[in-house]
Amino acid sequence: MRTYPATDAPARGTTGASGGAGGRASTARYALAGLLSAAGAMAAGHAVAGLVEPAASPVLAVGTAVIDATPTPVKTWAVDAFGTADKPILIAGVAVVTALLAATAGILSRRHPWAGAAIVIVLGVLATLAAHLTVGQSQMAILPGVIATIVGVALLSWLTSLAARADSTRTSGPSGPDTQGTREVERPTDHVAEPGGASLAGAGADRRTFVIGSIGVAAAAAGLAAVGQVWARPAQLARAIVLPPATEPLGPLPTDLATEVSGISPLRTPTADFYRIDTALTLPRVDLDSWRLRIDGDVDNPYELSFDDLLAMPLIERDITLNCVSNEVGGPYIGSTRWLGVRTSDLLAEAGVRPGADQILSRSVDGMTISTPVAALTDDREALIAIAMDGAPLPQRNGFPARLVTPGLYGYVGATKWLESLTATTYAAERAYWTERGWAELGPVKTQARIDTPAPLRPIRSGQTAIGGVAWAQGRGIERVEVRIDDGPWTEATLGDDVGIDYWRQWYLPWEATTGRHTLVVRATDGTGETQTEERADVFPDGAAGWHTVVVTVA
Ligand SMILES: Nc1nc2c(c(=O)[nH]1)N[C@H]1C(S)=C(S)[C@@H](COP(=O)(O)O)O[C@H]1N2
Ligand SMILES: [Mo]
Repeated sequence: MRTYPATDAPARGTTGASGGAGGRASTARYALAGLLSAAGAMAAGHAVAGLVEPAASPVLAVGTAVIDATPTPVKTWAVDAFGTADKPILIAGVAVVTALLAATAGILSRRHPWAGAAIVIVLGVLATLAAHLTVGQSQMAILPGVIATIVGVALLSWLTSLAARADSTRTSGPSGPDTQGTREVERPTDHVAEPGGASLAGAGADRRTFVIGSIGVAAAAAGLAAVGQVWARPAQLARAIVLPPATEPLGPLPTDLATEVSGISPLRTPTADFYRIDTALTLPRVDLDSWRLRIDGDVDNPYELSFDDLLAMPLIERDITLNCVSNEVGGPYIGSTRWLGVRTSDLLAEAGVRPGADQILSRSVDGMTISTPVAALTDDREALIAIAMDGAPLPQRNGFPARLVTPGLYGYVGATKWLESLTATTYAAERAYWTERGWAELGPVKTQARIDTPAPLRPIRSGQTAIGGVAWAQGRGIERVEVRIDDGPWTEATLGDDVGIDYWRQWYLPWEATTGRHTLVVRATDGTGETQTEERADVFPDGAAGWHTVVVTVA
């Protein structure tokens, strides 16, 4: 009896004789064998990851490694081009590249089984390494990749052996002219009782076996992937959180201008609509009972707090607008809400930050780091470790169970989600994730105004309408918003009620819209009397600048 690599030779020999179609069918079978092996491997890895560490799923781990390694300009471009769809697109990209390599591995396996296996092993090792580097911490992180590699190699060997059998009997069907040639390759499964019926039945059976095997692997992969998704679902909260009332509650928000002028952003952003920006491909799961917040580094008294300890401290409420440094002029990555939490100044005072420290390096449970000036977390702006937004515990996507919120700073330097530790150190000693990638070390928010209505490019009717939106300058407040229509004069807009210097300000200007194209420009002046600059700045490295301009067509 011969082994498969040897049977491959006669099978190839018949390819020329039976024409291109048979060759193509054979190649397709091997490519499919490669593809399905990779799919099965990734699905197995995904399922295991669902159990031990969701972020270590091969595709996700590679995706995260790609994000981490992507040069900042490319990243900025991607966020620009795809917005928050950048993650699905990245994952699709990783999947497509893997699929191409896997198909290649399958095709190579026909003549060089070891080359095919080598590609699968290299892919598996890369996924394992990616999980180790990006998820780190837990030893379990490499398990999904290791399992995926083993499953991948096993499936490739099995499916290509089925493809080889289908091949060797390929031409023995009704259209095969050289049945004799291929039938010299005898394998146990080819034996069929009745002579004469043998070759036909053998050919059909082997091809059928390949098809059935392929469908089986595809189904198993789909099933395992689904199981992985279910397993990876956040564990139910260990217990329902009962939010204590704030020790220092705020009064109700003033009138929401959006109820009077349609199209303006609501004064308080509904939590479901709150933007989301982070590096996490899977949302970190935090078990509330084992979660601890650690305060350490250059402090006299390092300590740890449980969630209950946090709830037992004085809780303050703060109305704060949070925005992303990656938000373009007029962009959507901004939201305003009421946060409930503990003053960072209280927490840090308890630890006793030593005089030399100028930075608090905060770390999230997924290893992400953010650096914030000690001053910003101890001065009277009242930064907080928030445990709730808009009256409910933080959703997982916004940092459950606790996050930093620093008024006046962009999120990348002051809003660590899934917070795990605060470490007092110096800017000279430690650099955080984004700063390492070239973003500015300090990220004070720039004064900006946005036109929410009318929306650009959407035709509007002539007549009485309103131009309106929001303006913000956290830490300084908004003193004035002005609008310019075409080449007209700057006209002061009506401001909504003041919620405080750290909160955005709604504004509107009644407008008698006349038929034709109009250019609307807005600019804000902050509480110090400084008007935002007209000069455009890119989001990198310290936030966009310039006047928001909208062109509308009035019909
Ligand atoms: N752990 C963690 N926290 C993070 C980030 C992150 O990538 N990981 N991104 C920051 C950035 S850049 C912003 S703008 C805010 C966004 O907060 P949101 O998603 O709740 O709107 O979170 C910050 N906190
Ligand atoms: Mo951000």
